[in-house]
Amino acid sequence: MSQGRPESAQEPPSLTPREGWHCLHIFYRFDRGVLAAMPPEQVRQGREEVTGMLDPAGSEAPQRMQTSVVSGHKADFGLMLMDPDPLKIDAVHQRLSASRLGPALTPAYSFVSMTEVSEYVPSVEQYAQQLIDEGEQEGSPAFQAKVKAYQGREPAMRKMRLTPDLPDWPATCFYPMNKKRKVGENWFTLPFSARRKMMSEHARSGMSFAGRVTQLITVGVGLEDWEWGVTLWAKNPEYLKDIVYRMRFDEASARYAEFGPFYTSYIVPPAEMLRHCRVER
Ligand code: 76R
Repeated sequence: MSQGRPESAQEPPSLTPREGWHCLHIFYRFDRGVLAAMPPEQVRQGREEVTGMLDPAGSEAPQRMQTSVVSGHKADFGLMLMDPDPLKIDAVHQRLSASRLGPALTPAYSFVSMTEVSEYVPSVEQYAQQLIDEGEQEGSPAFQAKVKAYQGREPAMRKMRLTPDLPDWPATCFYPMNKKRKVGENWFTLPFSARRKMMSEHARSGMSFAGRVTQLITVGVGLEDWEWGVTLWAKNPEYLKDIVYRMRFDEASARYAEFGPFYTSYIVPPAEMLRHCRVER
């Protein structure tokens, strides 16, 4: 989470965040009874309609739209949608429901969230201060080189958190999570320094999976039943189990994290999803 910025009284009302995007993870099941009773022509046309609606290059598509096939019985397929306009995102759901395949679609789960840059990702000034705290000589060539390098990386890092390009990796996993608010174990009563220490341990174990797993944390606080949505993409599904197991030992997870249901899925083009789900006659 981040603390956000102070409001200006002049700010006009808007649905568009000042920075970052809205995000929706939504999962559906096909109702086999309804599908079996549909005239074949409706299924054929519905398939085409839905393929078009889920085309990320379509004229009404939100900025990001990813389709995946869900493993297990929690759902048949999932969508991850991102855009500055929350209604553009919701319109995808409404169009699907109103499509020829709509009567056979049952929503199974959804998670509403927004992107942000976490308060544990330091600004250039905070990074410089951290170097000094770690014993680096302020103004030394090494100090200046590190600050300059961070300054160079920072815009891309912000973009990756706020308006990310979704990785082109085949396996993905979504789950909601909270940080504990129990007497004696309350994340939100810890001082920032203690939380930052645990989050940097967390980030280090995350970074050891660089090139195999990436995360996108989206925030559900104030919007959803859970505080964060964790989306992981992996080059191979085995890295999903490896990273989540590894992180169970980080204090931030071991002691403070609570998890909701996991949705594991495999990214495919929309037409492939329909074929995989045997939406054909
Ligand atoms: O944004 C950054 O990449 C900087 C470092 C970082 C932050 C601030 C980071 C790195 N994470 C951050 C924040 Mn993460 N992350 C999770 C989970 O299953 C579990 O035990 C926890 C679920 C995983 C698997 C994971 C992976 N992270 C967060 C936050 C927000 C806390 C807040 O704002 O208060 C949560 C809830 C969370 C949970 N983390 C990384 C990873 C990985 C792989 C990295 C390395 C960076 C990357 O490749 O994206």
